Amino acid sequence: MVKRVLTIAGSDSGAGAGLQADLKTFCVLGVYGSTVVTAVTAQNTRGVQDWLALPSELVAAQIKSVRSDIGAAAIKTGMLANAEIIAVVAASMRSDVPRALVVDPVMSAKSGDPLVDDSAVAAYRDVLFPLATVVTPNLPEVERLIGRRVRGDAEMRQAAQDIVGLGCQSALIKGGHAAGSARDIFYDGEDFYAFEEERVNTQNDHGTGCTLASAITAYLARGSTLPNAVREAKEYLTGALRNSYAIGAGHSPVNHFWRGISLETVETSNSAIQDQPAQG
Ligand code: PXL
Repeated sequence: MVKRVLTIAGSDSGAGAGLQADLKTFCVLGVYGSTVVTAVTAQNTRGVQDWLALPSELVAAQIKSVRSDIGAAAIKTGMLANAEIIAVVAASMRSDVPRALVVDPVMSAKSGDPLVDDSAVAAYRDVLFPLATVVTPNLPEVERLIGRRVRGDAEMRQAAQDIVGLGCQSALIKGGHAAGSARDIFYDGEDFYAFEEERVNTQNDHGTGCTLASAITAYLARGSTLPNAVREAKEYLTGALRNSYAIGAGHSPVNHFWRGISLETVETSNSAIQDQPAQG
């Protein structure tokens, strides 16, 4: 039976990050992905030239359309742009609790261009994190969320505990912005896990955060435990970085299709799709 997942995220016209990266990841990992658009960015591999958030009412209407018919076993959020959009997402999660909610607290693009307004940071902390299964900040994001510098293992562990202290079930602190190997710290409220991969030296790294969080979402929907979903997602992302290729002059996307589509998990018959009732 095909698992359904949903991403609530911004559009990247260059299709390296945002909901386009999420949907590619969902396809490859064998789940059916729906897309609720929160914002439209004018963007390429060099940076973000412009963006506009959609009205929160339209975001709410899209979520209702998807969840009242197709349903979603696991939901991922990416660029949420402002506090009003975060509030309507949280309201939907409270009224119909998903099996898993992966919150990637996107604040800026790889190019450094901001993708949220100032109202989003407090709204993430106060309204959305308490509903999340896992929150996946990178180092600049976690520093903004907890208000202090985070470097090295001990500080990453403390930061993970502080994020879980805000009410989410678990936190993945991504160390990719630090020098050295790509070492992430995952904390599930009880145990710490360190996930480390050799750094892939490439400029084709646009959309890494979106890809990792959507892979975690896909693996959770398919039944992986939390730490396993994180491990499997990181392996998928590392392969996508290793097999990437340039499509523009700046930060090109990772190669989502490096390992092909997992056909054994993709079911195409209508009966299989109809087997799973919609939620809400
Ligand atoms: O990688 C974070 C991200 C999320 N969402 C959108 C983006 C980006 C980065 O560029 O463009 C729409």
